[in-house]
Amino acid sequence: MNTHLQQWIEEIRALTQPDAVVIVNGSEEEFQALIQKQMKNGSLKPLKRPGSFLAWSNPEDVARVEERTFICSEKQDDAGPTNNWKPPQEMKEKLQSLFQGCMKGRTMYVVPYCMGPLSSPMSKVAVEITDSPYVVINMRLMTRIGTPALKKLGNEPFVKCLHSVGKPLHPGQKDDQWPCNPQETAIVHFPEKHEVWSFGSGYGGNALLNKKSFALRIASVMGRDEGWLAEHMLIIGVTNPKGKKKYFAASFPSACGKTNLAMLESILPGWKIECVGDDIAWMHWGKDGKLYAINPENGFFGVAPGTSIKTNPSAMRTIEKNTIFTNVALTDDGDVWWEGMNDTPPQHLTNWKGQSWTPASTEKAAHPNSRFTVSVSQCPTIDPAYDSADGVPISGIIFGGRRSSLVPLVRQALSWQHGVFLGASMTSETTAAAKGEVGKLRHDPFAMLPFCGYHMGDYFAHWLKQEVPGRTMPQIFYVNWFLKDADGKFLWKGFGENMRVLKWCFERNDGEAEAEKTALGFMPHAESLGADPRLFAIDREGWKQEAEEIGRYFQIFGKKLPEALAKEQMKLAAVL
Ligand code: O2Y
Ligand code: MN
Repeated sequence: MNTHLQQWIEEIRALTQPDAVVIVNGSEEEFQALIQKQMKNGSLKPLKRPGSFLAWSNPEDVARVEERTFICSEKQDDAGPTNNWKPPQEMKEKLQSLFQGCMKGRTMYVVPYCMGPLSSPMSKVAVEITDSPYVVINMRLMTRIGTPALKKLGNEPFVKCLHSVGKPLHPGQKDDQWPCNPQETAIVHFPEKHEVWSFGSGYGGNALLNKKSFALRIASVMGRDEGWLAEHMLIIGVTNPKGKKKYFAASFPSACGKTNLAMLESILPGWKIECVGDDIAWMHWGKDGKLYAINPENGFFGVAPGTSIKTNPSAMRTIEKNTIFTNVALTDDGDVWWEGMNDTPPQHLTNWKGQSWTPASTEKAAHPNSRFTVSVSQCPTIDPAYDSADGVPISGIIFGGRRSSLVPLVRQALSWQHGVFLGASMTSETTAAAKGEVGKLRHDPFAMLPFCGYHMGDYFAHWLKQEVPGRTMPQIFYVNWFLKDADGKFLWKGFGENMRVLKWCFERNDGEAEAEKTALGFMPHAESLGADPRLFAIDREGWKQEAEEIGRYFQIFGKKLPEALAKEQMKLAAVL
């Protein structure tokens, strides 16, 4: 075994004092044994869907906790104004004391995993040590785990991810159905050391450290240092009726419909969408000057509520079997249910808190951030190149946010620099994906606010720096599916209809679609998309205020705000 890994396992075993250590090989037998173990103690309930199980979390551990997520770079200035920073030494001391003996009575699992196709030079290997068997089975669906990852690693150093639910068991003590320690939760990143320490939560992004912690926070730092991009983006292939194919990457804040767009089924005859990934893209420049993307993940951890045969038929087919559901409701005949799955809820359910539920209940049956975990291999619209070592060439990048007013349905940036400004000035109404108030407008540059592992001003500069002679820069677009009229009704139907917008982006990229140059960028004529003209109205007074607000926000980056972005902000303010 990798000598760095051997040493690290010994170090963590001595610190956390587990009853047993298991090196996870990723086999089917091992996976089944872990499922059996969790069924026996009540953590997993079998479902009538083949190979599928339900977990209910502790009600205090239901989403990412941004206020307890830290970037402990050596210098505070490297974490920047958008991250919580603590001195690494001070934090390490606190963590040493939290992790001391924290795995007593539990098994410590060592999970080697590869982010990205095993054969790709863009992929990276990491190891997560965890005392949560729920984490292990989720990681088996979401990443390429076990022996193949160890083989790829050889004797190289790797990203170290340490996780504990933070609930040691005394001899004879009965375990909780969802052990966690919300009072002490901390998700801590040491970017220079390529290390993550997570304590106290067993949920999603707090515990599956492959996802947000490694593939975005640590990888964004690696990308800065090595000249590539680790982004909060889905990747799709779009094929037109003539059989021409282009790939797009798209960035939206958490729970704004990335999975739905990634799995979109076209409503336009002859057009086809295929999914490479629904959440994260790692993008490198090829020798031919094109930008190539891989999906570092191997599964989906999608939001359940709102997913239905109407909104996302591909997802519904993906999760018909071999799926782990977390915090959804249980039907009386052993299936799952969530708000928005169909128009008529069952007459009786057991809600995500394990309580009896009827349509008259005042609480939701499924938690708004309830999830499904499933392998990409079950997605009927998976792109044939999703596992390609070379990745896929990106023709366009789409930014977007959830804005009920002001921001038009779609526009194209006037240049790379303008596009970077659009990404930097993204704002969106908050969702249930993170703990905190829902529906509050917040700045979320590049949808990376919770995920950028370094100073956001340096991150903007990194994006601007990508434009060099000899490269084919992807075109940049900005969309907003969420505009509402004065009565609060959505002006755009969204979902399958979004194909019309993608078609416009595709044809702009081919130099075919018409557009008008406006103060906000190139915009289509509403009628060419079959859209309500209000979706393209420019409210100059509203935009003046928006430009001022962007200017105020940019000030938090101080000297690190690139001059080019300050100029773009002034240009916007001046044309309104
Ligand atoms: O930790 C969670 O509750 C889920 S966070 C998440 C999961 C899948 C995809 N994206 C996100 C996100 O917060 O962006
Ligand atoms: Mn996400």
